[in-house]
Amino acid sequence: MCPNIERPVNVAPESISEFISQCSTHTVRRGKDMAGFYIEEPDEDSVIYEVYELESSGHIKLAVTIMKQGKAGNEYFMTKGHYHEDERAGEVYFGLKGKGLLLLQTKEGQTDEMELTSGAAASIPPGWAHRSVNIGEEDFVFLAVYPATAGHDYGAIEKHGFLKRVVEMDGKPRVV
Ligand code: M6P
Ligand code: ZN
Repeated sequence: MCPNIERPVNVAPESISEFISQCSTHTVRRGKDMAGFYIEEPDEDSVIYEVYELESSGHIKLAVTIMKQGKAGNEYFMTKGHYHEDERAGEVYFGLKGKGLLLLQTKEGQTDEMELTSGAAASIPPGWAHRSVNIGEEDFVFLAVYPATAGHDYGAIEKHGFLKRVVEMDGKPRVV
């Protein structure tokens, strides 16, 4: 259990293990947890990504996601992706390690994408579904900051997927 009094926490590329050790909820997503997300199913037992969410009684939540480097078929490892249950909740991602691509889309069919590397931030406005893809040569690690009331809505993504996929073509990532 977490102590009642929360401690301030520093999140930097060299202190990720410190963050992780501070009373976090730990979620591991393996290939078998992502059935239907990739065109070619990933190996059942391979870890695709891990999420460490800092427990807090406040309005703001912090989560560190560690994405493994790898592919399922020619698709780079990615998160499930979600809308927020609260349509007014946005989110900010901060790149800590490696290189990722953030895929965004709205229910009206608008899409966007942006690269996220160490030291950079990306804003996810309310109403935009977001999925992260590891397009680098190592683990892709990022910090997410979002309202505690945001909630994860995976339903629409599980049903319809994302409009765009990130695949390797001629040895390079391509959004198709
Ligand atoms: C970020 C945040 C989390 C999210 C995680 C993994 O850390 O957006 O809220 O859980 O990425 O993404 P997903 O839940 O879509 O698998
Ligand atoms: Zn989110």
